[in-house]
Amino acid sequence: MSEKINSKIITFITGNPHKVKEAQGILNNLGISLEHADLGYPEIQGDLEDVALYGAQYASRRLGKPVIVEDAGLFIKALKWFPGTYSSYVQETLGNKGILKLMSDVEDRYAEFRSVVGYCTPKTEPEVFLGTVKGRIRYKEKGRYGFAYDPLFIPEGYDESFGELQRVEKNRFSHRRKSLEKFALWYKDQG
Ligand code: ITT
Repeated sequence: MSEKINSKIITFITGNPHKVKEAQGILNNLGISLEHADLGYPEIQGDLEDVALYGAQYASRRLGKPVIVEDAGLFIKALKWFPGTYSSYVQETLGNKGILKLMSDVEDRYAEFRSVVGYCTPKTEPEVFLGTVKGRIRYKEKGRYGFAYDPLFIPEGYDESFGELQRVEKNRFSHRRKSLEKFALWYKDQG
């Protein structure tokens, strides 16, 4: 019995506490418990999938446990999909104000958040799951919820930014929700 319960516990490797809270909210509702470890893993050059595949395999082998990692980013069409895989670095350097400056004369505000979850166990090959949410970039930041680019991003069909939505609401349809839900559906079938 306890083995069965343990088998549903997965370690989420990330240094970002916002991601942990969001992921716990999403996966707990889908019957999967998450532990958190800020183990770190080498972020190789490549797209989100490459980073997640490598990171999940590296961390599961190192920890000797099943893990998930997540690589995410904001992709802005008019900026040739910048900051994309550089989202973390750009958030720390240019920040939201810098992005708004780059977008000051830009009419096409289309952007999407993408999230790729990588899952791996010590003895298996890694799997990846992509989630995307479409939207647009505001002309000014708004909202105090969420983190990083959330006050800039208005999801399609909404008037409010992710920064104005409480976690439970963002979790209903965010990029992270979609990638984690895909993962959870696949995981349920693994027996
Ligand atoms: P770990 O790699 O340790 O998981 P991180 O924050 O560096 O944490 P990423 O490498 O995936 O995560 O970087 C993605 C960046 O994209 C993140 O730091 C934010 O700046 C941004 N980002 C990703 N998801 C976001 C979200 O839901 N809301 C706002 N910004 C987000």
